Amino acid sequence: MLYDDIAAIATPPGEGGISIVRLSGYNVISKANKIFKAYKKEKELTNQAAYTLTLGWIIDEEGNILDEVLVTIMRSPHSYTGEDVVEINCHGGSIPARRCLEEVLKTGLRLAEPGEFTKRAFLNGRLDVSQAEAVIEIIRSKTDKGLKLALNQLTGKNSLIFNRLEDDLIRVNAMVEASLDFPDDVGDLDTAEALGLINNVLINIDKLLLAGERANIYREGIDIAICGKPNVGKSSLLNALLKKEKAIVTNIPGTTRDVIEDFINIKGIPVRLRDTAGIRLTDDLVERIGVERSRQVILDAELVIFILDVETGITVEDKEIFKAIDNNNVIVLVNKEDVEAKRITDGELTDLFGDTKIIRGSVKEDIGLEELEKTIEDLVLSGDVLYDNEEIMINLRQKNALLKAKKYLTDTLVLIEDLPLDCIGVDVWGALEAIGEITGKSLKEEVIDRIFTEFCIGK
Ligand SMILES: Nc1nc2c(ncn2[C@@H]2O[C@H](COP(=O)(O)OP(=O)(O)OP(=O)(O)O)[C@@H](O)[C@H]2O)c(=O)[nH]1
Ligand SMILES: [Mg+2]
Repeated sequence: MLYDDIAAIATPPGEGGISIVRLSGYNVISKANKIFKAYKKEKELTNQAAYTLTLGWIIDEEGNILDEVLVTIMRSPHSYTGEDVVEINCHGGSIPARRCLEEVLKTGLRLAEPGEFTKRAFLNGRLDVSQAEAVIEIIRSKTDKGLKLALNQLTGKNSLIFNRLEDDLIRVNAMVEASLDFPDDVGDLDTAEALGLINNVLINIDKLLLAGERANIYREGIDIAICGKPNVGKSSLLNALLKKEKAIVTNIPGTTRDVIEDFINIKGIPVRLRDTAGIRLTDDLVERIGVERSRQVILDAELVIFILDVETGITVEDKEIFKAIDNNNVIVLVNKEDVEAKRITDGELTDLFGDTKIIRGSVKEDIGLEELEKTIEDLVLSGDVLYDNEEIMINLRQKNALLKAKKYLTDTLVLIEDLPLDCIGVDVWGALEAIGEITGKSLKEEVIDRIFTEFCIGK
């Protein structure tokens, strides 16, 4: 299929080493050639081989030089989009690239929409939809782990898994249709075999949803709040985990008044870490507002680190604060274990906190922090991110499609013995369509458009 010629600046705005104007379509090489003057006169872009760089100038209609550039040529179908692609490497900065783009557009190209290059790659069969979605995951990944998962998706591992589910459903569908269309030759539906296949797909859907949910944490990250009474070492912990002196630490109780937050990477999980004001009753207006904010942050957090001070022992304040933490993901950190006077016994901890994970340590001496990070990882992932030994990421669109397929199949499973064949056929077909939304076989145009609008311009 032929599409019109498009162009956009592919690099972010602002100053940098280079800016790239990207062109894609079937006439882009000759169009680029009109505004390009090579250093070596005999070098016309139209004659250049694929994957070559040509040095020269971008010129306007009067022949004025706009920028000195290097031009890359890629020829269809061996390019990102599958079409002819030209990339003009301008000097970094917004003006050279913008002037260059203006000249490019004058030769009859259209400004590309967000994600349109990747959309072309999809429409031209260079990427399937799951791989196209992986491109945006790669761009947005916040940690190495997130990147690795997105790359798995780009290399087509996810597609293989979804294709296998689709194959099983196609088999069931063929069995149902054969029994419907040729009852004399084929006979009744072999419900045992059909049930076996449907069950297998359902088990795999559940496994995928679970693994996907965990892997999702690497994309979305989590919110962690550090809380406790004044002076237990909350800000010290924030600084230790961030490896910088972000929050003020003093031995005066009530040092932190505001919520202090920063982003870190804990075992590959992007974390928004928030240090809060020590919770206590106080007449100080500013501190009181701080305490109110702390309470809100603790409520909003997905995981709470509750700090105790081994030197003061467990006080009434501690018990009150713990009661107010309405969260299943709590880690109790007994801090200042480096001091001589230890006033918290194991018995006390078990009585008060039961099954809650408890770590004894010292922020000051870096004792227990590695255990804390490991515990955070275990708690938020609560198990494996593997699906059949593969790490797999499932985005919201894929998750919804899986849930839709699951609904159809569970309906069939319950009623397969009683339902007329054509009803089973409708359900299996519904499930197949839902999985097809993931593999791209039954994608509607508006869904395709929605996927690519999430991209940036020039990608
Ligand atoms: N001995 C010892 N002292 C510590 C440890 N961690 C923190 N401290 C000290 O405890 C005091 C309070 O530390 P902060 O980190 O300011 O405590 P906080 O919980 O943020 O206090 P507020 O902001 O007032 O609520 C400081 O003097 C720290 O140096 C530790 O592991 N061992
Ligand atoms: Mg503090």
